[in-house]
Amino acid sequence: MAPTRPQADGTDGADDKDRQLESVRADSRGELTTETGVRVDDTDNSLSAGERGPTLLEDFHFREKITHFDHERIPERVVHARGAGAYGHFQPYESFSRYTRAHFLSDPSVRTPVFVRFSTVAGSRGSADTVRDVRGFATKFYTREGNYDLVGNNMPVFFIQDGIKFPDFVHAVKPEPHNEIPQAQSAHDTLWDFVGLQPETMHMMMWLMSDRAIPRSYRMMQGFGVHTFRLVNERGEGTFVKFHWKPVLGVHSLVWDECQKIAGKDPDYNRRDLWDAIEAGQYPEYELGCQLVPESEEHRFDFDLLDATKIIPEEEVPVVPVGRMVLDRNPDNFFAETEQIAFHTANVVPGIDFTNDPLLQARNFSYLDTQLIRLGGPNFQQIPVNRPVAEVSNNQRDGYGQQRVHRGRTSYFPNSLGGGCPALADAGAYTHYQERVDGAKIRRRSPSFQDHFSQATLFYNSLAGWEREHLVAAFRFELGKCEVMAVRERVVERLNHVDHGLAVEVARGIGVAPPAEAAVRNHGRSSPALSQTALLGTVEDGARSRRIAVLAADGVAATGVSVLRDELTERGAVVEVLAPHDGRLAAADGPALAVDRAMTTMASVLYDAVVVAGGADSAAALAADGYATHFVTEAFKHAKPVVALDEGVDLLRRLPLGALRTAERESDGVLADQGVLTARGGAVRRLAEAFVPLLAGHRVWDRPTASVPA
Ligand code: HDD
Repeated sequence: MAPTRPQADGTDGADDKDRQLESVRADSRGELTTETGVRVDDTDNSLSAGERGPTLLEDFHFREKITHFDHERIPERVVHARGAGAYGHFQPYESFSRYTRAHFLSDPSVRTPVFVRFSTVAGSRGSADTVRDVRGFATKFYTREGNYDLVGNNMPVFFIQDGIKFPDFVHAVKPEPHNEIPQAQSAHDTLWDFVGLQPETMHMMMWLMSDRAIPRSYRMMQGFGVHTFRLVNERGEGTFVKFHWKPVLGVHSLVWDECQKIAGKDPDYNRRDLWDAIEAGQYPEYELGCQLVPESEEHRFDFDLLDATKIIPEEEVPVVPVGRMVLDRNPDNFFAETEQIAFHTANVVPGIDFTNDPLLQARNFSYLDTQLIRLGGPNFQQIPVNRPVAEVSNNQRDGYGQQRVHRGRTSYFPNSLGGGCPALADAGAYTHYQERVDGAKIRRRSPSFQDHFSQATLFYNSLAGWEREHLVAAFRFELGKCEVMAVRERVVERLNHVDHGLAVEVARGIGVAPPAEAAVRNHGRSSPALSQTALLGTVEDGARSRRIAVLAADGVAATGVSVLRDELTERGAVVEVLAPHDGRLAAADGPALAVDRAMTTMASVLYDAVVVAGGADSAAALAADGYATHFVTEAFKHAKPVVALDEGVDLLRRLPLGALRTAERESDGVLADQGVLTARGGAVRRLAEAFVPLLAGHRVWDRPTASVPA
């Protein structure tokens, strides 16, 4: 049976794609057989000539088992090798038919099944999730008119303008070829060498050095189609479009020190987060939005719409909400589905078309090409996860792994012997937008693509103070890892074209002489929509799916912990009790408290907030436990909400938390300072009220933490 998600309307929640997949789902049941269906009664011993003799070639079970194993691996994706995916559905709010004839956008009653794969770009399949990198956000819509793939990223621009530079860029960012070091890192000479020499990268490098490159969760990042695409309506009229995904939970990031630690503590951090949220029924949601530009206004901007290193500022062209996507089902098998899914920018449906963006044009070649080697031949669209729910009928035949048993004599067009089938479509066919094109054959970048710095400056100007601090620290970290001084110097010179102050600050941290004067004047323009502060969560209850660690030990005041846990769990938070030992904790005020995890199996970096429980013995035990005190100090350092109950407050006082006030108490028993909440005397419910907005705000970025060790 298909895994079902009972719906309010009494249906089983299975969609067309789910039902289609049901025919290929295979459960481990019954008796062991070979691939040919012959039953096997011993898979532990190979067939041999005598008890101590050689293995016999005629052991077909042995040979099949080993051969299959030997061939289990396929090439990983050349980029975006590391990923995680989920099924879900998309539904438009209202008809978008004014702009596009795409059926899945034109009828608000149509729910289209989707598969989304999130990814990092540079690392191998087994690399850590929390590296500094762009995140892929690729969506396959299984529409009734065929598959539509929106293969985007979590940043709205790209490193290069013309796809012919893609191999150069990827070779530069990937591990260096002589020693294959470093894995999944941009902080090395070859990338920054390329960046310094190829100034069109500058805008994207600003995004990559910002906190967008270290998302807290795939559920908390934006997605962008990046290119300007074209929508085409029934009348054949085109409208330029940029696609945006906005997460309902808001846009939130980790801090860099935290990322590096998570890479060791839980390399599957983002992948696990997505999986767990879906298993817990906390389905990730994103709103699709479009920026629309009439064809007649193609040249109204001071940049070229065909240049993928540029955004259209939202203040100039607002994002129109189009529909909602919910991810509500984890795949059954990682390899079969998440690994074998094959995206392609040229998978379009009637009503969605391309532009002459040279990066997009290159992609339209590259994705089909890469699947041929990665998935072993031309029949990869027949792999279950790739199969459209729309009917497929054509004269393509044979090839490795052909799954269809085509019947009949004809596989050519036109034919009369096969009744003329498959016939040409009467209606609903894809027709390419009729754009007039003429010109000389040239190899030259358009002059309208030449401004590489204005939008990098726009981005920098739009950041909040804390975002700028993180950006400067990131540049210093990355360039500080470069061994060749000339590479560092060239990048500083480029930064001086973005903002003089930025170049000076970065230079000071990396041993490069700061530039004496600005290369260009900062134009002073900003786009507030670019700051993450503009993208806090849209959910009212900000505790949803937030992970909270409660530190406790024997002698814990369990009542306060239980009340706080109930309050937060009710609001959708995940609350876990961590203690020096697993099992149960003796409580000072009643029955024993169950421990969720031994503290040493976890770390503060795996939680959004930390609570120190009350109880004199518990607090004393935690204060004497270096792992526990480090846990709290580190959470504080990473600007997370920190909460202490009763005697737990005494523990905070003993930690090196700067100028934190924990001594006084406000009249209602709850004291808030720098995102630290303390409560004494049972004011736990009131504390929970104050805790939730802190969780929604994600981090307390203005907390002074420079002196805090961790
Ligand atoms: Fe790409 C994979 C996104 C430019 C060539 N790309 C890939 C994936 C994403 C993107 C999300 C992973 C899809 C998945 O989960 O399977 N790529 C982008 C974006 C780009 C971009 C947003 C710029 C706007 N890509 C780009 C260029 C080229 C490629 C210019 C080549 C000319 N990309 C590929 C590829 C990959 C790929 C080599 C590797 C695996 C795959 O396609 O299926 O063909």
